[in-house]
Amino acid sequence: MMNDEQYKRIYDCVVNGKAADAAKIGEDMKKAGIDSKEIGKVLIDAMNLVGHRYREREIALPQLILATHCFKKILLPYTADAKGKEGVVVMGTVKNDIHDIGKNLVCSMLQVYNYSVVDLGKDVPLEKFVSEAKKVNANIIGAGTLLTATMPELQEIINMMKEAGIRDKVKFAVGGAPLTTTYAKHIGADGYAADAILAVEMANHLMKGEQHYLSARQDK
Ligand code: B12
Repeated sequence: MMNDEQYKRIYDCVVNGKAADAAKIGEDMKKAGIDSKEIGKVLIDAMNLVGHRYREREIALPQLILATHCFKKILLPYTADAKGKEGVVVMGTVKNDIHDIGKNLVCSMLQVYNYSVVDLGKDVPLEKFVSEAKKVNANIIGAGTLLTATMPELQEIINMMKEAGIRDKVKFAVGGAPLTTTYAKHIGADGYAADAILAVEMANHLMKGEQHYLSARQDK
């Protein structure tokens, strides 16, 4: 179990963007036997505060990005051990959308939890999700968007999966701030998760053969 001091060390590092300390913190936590799931929870708590501060214009974009670097660096010792044996996930942000901070956090978290992640990046042409999934024999395609204007692209990926004959073999999961479980259900997605920890939970359920797993935070 993590103690208060350890919690504060991680939280403070991310919230205040102390990138130089991040790698050491990750190593120390690993040595102390702290579970990656516990680390993940603190990281999400910290990112929630950072996100709030950014929205309120208390901090600027470089600070937001610095926080995500800390997030990833703290997880590095955990990612390094991961063998990707839980499943293969192809992830990306849909075309015309350049937001990738949240998607990157989801990729890191899935890697920590032993998923092999093919990160297609941002502004990804829709056909790339499908062609890459076929190429790497993916179990899950994860597509994100932060713009309401590009939300319909998610449904389009499902259509392309059907055309390519992979809809019944590959699960389709969506995420991003404007999405909800209702929207995910409406377009026929198999998975939805409101944050990076829930994304791992969702992937685990889908890999166990569950048809759908739509996981909102309790406050959503
Ligand atoms: C940072 C930011 C930017 C940065 C992006 C930097 C980057 N590298 O990503 C910059 C400055 C570049 C930017 C640009 C723009 N932005 Co912007 N941006 C934001 C902001 C403030 C934060 C987004 C963010 O990173 N959040 C933090 C992360 C951690 O949260 P998250 O993305 O939601 O991710 C979590 C979950 O959603 C989930 N998740 C995310 N992806 C996925 C995927 C899957 C598969 C799963 C399962 C889960 C999952 O897990 C993540 C981790 O917990 C939001 C405001 C907001 N409230 O969200 C606006 C916001 C998204 N942007 C907005 C807009 C309009 C734009 C611009 C069009 C602005 C402009 N006029 O130029 C451009 C977009 C250009 C384009 N073509 O894409 C609007 C969108 C409005 C709308 N309804 O469509 C928002 C909501 C701001 C606003 N209130 O107006 N933006």
